[in-house]
Amino acid sequence: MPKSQNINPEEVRKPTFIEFGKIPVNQYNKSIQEERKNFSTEDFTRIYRDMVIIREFETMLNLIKTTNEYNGIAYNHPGPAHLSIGQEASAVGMAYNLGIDDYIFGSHRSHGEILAKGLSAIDKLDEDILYTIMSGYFSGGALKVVEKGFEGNIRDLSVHFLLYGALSEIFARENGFNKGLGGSMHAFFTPFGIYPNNAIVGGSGDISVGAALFKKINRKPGIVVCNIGDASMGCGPVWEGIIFATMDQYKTLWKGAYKGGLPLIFNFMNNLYGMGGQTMGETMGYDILARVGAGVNPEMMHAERVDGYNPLAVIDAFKRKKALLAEKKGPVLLDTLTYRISGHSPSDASSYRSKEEIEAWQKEDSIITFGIELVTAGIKKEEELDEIRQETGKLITHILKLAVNDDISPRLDLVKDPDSIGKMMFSNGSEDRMEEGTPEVLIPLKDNPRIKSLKNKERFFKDKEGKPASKAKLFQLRDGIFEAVIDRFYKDPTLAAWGEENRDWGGAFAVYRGLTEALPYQRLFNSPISEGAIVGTAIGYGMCGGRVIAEIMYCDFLGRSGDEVFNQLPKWQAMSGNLIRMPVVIRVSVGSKYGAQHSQDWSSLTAHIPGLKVVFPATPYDAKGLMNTALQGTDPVIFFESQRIYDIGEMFHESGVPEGYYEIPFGEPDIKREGDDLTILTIGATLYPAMKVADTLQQTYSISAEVIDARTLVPFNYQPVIESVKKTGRIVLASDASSRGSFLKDMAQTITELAFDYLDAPPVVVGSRNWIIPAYEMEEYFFPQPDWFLDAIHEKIVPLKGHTVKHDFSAEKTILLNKEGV
Ligand SMILES: Cc1ncc(C[n+]2csc(CCOP(=O)(O)OP(=O)(O)O)c2C)c(N)n1
Ligand SMILES: [Mg+2]
Repeated sequence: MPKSQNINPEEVRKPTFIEFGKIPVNQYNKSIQEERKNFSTEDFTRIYRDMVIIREFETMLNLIKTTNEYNGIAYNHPGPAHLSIGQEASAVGMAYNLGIDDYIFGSHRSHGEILAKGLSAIDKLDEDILYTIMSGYFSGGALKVVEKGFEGNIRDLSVHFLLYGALSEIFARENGFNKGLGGSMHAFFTPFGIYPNNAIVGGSGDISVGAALFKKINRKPGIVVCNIGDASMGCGPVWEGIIFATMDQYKTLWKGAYKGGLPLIFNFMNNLYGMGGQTMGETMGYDILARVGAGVNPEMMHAERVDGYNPLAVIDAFKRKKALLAEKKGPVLLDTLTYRISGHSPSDASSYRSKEEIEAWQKEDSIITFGIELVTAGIKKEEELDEIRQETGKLITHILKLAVNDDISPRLDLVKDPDSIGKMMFSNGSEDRMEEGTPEVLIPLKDNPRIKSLKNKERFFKDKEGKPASKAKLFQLRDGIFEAVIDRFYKDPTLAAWGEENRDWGGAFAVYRGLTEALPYQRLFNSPISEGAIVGTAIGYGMCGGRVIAEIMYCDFLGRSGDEVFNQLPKWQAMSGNLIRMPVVIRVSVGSKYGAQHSQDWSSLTAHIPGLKVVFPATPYDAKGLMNTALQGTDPVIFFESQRIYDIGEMFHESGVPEGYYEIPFGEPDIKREGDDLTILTIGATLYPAMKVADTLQQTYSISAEVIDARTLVPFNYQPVIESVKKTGRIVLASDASSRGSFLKDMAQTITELAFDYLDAPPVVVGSRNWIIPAYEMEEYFFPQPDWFLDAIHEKIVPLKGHTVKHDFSAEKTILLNKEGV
């Protein structure tokens, strides 16, 4: 079903010029008098107060870091504190008009944004709602602390709660917003629309796009603001995020209510520096950051530089941009100019900038300047401003006292419960759908052409007469995955899938053929070739409450999404104190035939990272059952599929692959063939060579091999494997991954520990070579072959009578290869 967008050569070959419009730079020029009609005295006061609160909060942190004391309270904080002293006006201006439906994402330097957004939410919410939020958050632990002895109204109490929750998080206390598991650089509080801040520079660049997609696809109110630094413009996730967010298809192909741009503002908090690298004039070539918008789309992303030293200029910009987003004209790029008076961190000696420069910016300090303007305009008296500062000092002192007190604010007790962090790694939920509602589909399931054709397939590899079914008749592994996926699309209205060639092409290796007919664009779409953002957007979508399947076309391209897979996807559930759920399934196809950069099995890399569930089915029955489980769950799953076996039929489950729904629990290895003398444990497609080996062992050497298919790497139940080893005393482990540092080695070591007394020989790993993967014609020298198993068994486990070794698995060779690094 091709897109009806013909690309006409006459049209696109015509000579023309690209016209760039003007990008406004610091165009706000209203006086405070002029703004009096837009802001009440209370509004102006709040703006001033919020900036002062942020300044004092961070001044306190600076003193704690540099002198171990603030207002007579001693404390040592060994962790990070990337302060934004100087940047308060940009944070308060950004947050001023945002409600709790508007989500902000941030960076390592986001204390100011957290407080500004929180204070803005507190100002807008009814007191009873505020109280409900506070008392419901982690059983009201933080509320109880700030409530004790507090006299005043609930709105003021909420300010105490906000400051205490944030500071406790920075000091890694259990009452922190994320149980102390996020800390300074990651703290967030979703009830106020404050989403994760990210210690990876640019990390929010694509996650926030996923959040905006969540809002768009599920028609939720509100916008998303991605607050990132100017130096993050050099980061892949930011560029990929921008490209993902500005795709034409939102305007050209998405239909009805879904048509139009994303509700998203990339807000670069441009303090002109990375750490010491000067972005303007040294590490970037844009001169003015806002220029970048011009190259991205014809709307130039409505880019604009705003004077982030003036809170009113920022408020004005956000108000105008929010209106644009409401008209579905997003996304927007803002270059919010600011300056960090404080060092990158408190230990920063500022060797990269002159004293004169810092002093020049200090002279224009936004709080001082805004205060003078308020007094000059007769809105506030100097004494009143002074009182705000005094009161804020007292407040911060009070909050600090509470947060450093080990009795009032203890840390998670890892002595009492050493597993408490472990228990937060996964949410382990089971949800048919992430939200109630009717899933949007284009045709009834029964009318789907692929569903119809699958009705005629042989769901076991032999037909009723016991003859092998022809390839055309066979229900294949790819069909098993398809059935699980389409079933969930008709159950869960939030489910969306994206990746390269996911739509018209039918998905990589035809797994998705039949989905295009069934689903509107917003539920299934082609992404740019942005593997980082494919995963990053899925993370943002998942953490906001949607279920998503993202696809990586070849496992090798996981490298392009390294940060997202290693640093983001596995971390946010635990770093939220287990409040966030992450129902994100990443389908990863493991290649063959295409050489060194298209055939690698990296399941071991993902299994190494705590917080990911890792699945690698080898049969259609397992593929369908495990995909059903992945899509029923609420945790991130890396779902490996081997291209070697997409065509294969079901050879083990004799009643065939059921047409209906069933789940296969994660972590349960499956005995594919029973035996008594030797165990072979396989991961992925090596099941098939292992079965051949088992035949040979039986026929030629009268050795009865038990073949166990791991099916899942994480979690993994060792019990059935240990039971097998107790019986056989010997085990070979095999997979297509390069053997050095592989998950097989980890399993071999664990099995040695758990079953040492039962083993007659050491567990033996038969993995792939530690080389580049050669061309298909030479693959047999790289991937484990049946005779490798036999050689390894003969050399290391039990001599096979009459066997002649072809491959050297001797101890000498092992030492030599390791010495050579291959
Ligand atoms: C991916 C990554 N690279 C490097 C760092 C180390 N680092 C932390 S902050 C920073 C500078 C970031 O500058 P910018 O994005 O402008 O934000 P700012 O610190 O100015 O707020 C660097 C290099 C990091 N945290 N993450
Ligand atoms: Mg910067």
